[in-house]
Amino acid sequence: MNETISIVGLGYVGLPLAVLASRKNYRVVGIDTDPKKILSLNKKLLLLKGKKLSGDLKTSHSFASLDFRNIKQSSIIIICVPTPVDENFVPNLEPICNACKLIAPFLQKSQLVILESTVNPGVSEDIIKPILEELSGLKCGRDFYLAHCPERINLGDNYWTVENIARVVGATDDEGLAKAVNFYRSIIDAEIKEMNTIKEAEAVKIVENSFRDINIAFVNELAMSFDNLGIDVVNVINGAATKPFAFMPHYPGCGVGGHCIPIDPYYLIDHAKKNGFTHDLLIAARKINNYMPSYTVEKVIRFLENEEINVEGTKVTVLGLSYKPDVEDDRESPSYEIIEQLKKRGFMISSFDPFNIHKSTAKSLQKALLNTKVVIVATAHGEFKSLTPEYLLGFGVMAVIDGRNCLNKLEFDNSDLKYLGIGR
Ligand code: SAJ
Repeated sequence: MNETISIVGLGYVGLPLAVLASRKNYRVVGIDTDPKKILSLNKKLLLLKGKKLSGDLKTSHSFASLDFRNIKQSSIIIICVPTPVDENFVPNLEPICNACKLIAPFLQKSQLVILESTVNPGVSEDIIKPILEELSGLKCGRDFYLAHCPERINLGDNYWTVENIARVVGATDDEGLAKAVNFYRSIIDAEIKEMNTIKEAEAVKIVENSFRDINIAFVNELAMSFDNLGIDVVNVINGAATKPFAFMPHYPGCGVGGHCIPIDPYYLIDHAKKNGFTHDLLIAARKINNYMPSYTVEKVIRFLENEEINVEGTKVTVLGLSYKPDVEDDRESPSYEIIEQLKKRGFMISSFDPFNIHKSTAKSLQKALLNTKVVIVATAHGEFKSLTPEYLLGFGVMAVIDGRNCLNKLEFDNSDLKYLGIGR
């Protein structure tokens, strides 16, 4: 019988990992607390966000279950549950702690527990380890092993997948590290880097995503400055990107959404603050990126003031609810903040997203555009990138706020329709 592993949490991180491990001849016990998810998984076809995944947990003696007792038969238990922040951006470790409380009573000697969920440095040793020890009566390092391998799933990316993305691994001791590294090297065709401590592994994910948030904030600030200077920031960034070294292009937009970038920096901000350090730069970057929905709405207000059109009774259409192009995922999407602010100002709103029809107010692009004066493109879905001035003018649209700078600006500038980009 092949080695058995358990994966706790079968969402956008755990499910692809379960399918991959199953394909690599591990017997996978998928554990989740959602009965509907367990049912659909055990119906053979693995559906992830409407996209069929190859692989079939059932035929390779793998299966999904609600029952945590099933982890007893595994040599490795991998925790892939969400790590959200609350409305005050304070990290919420409840899902992880609950998963550990459900695992611990069935923890066996010589098992390896791996945490893939994003956490700040110190969580594995200071929070996870005590829960597992207290509720199992076992000792970490002596009886069981604990490692951390931060997830790097990139939703919607068909090239970089769980099978070919390099990973980092840290553990509380060398034996646990060796076990974890051997597992990932047995299923992933990419570098598996050994970190010196588990804290280093926890810090890697926070750092890589904070890096991205800061760089996005940099170009968002440039965009607001260059709007005043009449300089096209996108052209300038593309010019800077011709430098073959020491420059990595990021692009301004109406906000930063998703399950990682707008959230992960708060883990470090919160943890560092509790240890006496204030991350001024991370905080400033979050403030700039969180301001971009307001900046986008201000463009609508200023356009209508220039045209001496009242806000009351004016309809604005928001195109795109997902947080990034051509995916359904709308977690932390700036579109919702834009819609909220428009509503507060008294606008009539319609929204349309082909990947989120059930959350759109209009069930078609045409219906969304009826009687609309201003269109905001909040997500660069393929369907929206091909919008032309003629098409929008046909609905009586007067202006388009290109929240993702994804339209053909030249074409719009040569039309009767007002084009306003973010930084161009
Ligand atoms: N965004 C910008 N400007 C940019 C890049 C992104 O405004 O130049 C916005 C997007 O519109 C979106 C948000 O930021 O609203 C996040 O975009 P993202 O491309 O970073 O997408 P994510 O959240 O799926 O980020 C993931 C991350 N992967 C993991 O955490 C494992 C991130 O580390 C990757 O860099 C990113 O994918 C990627 O490269 O696509």
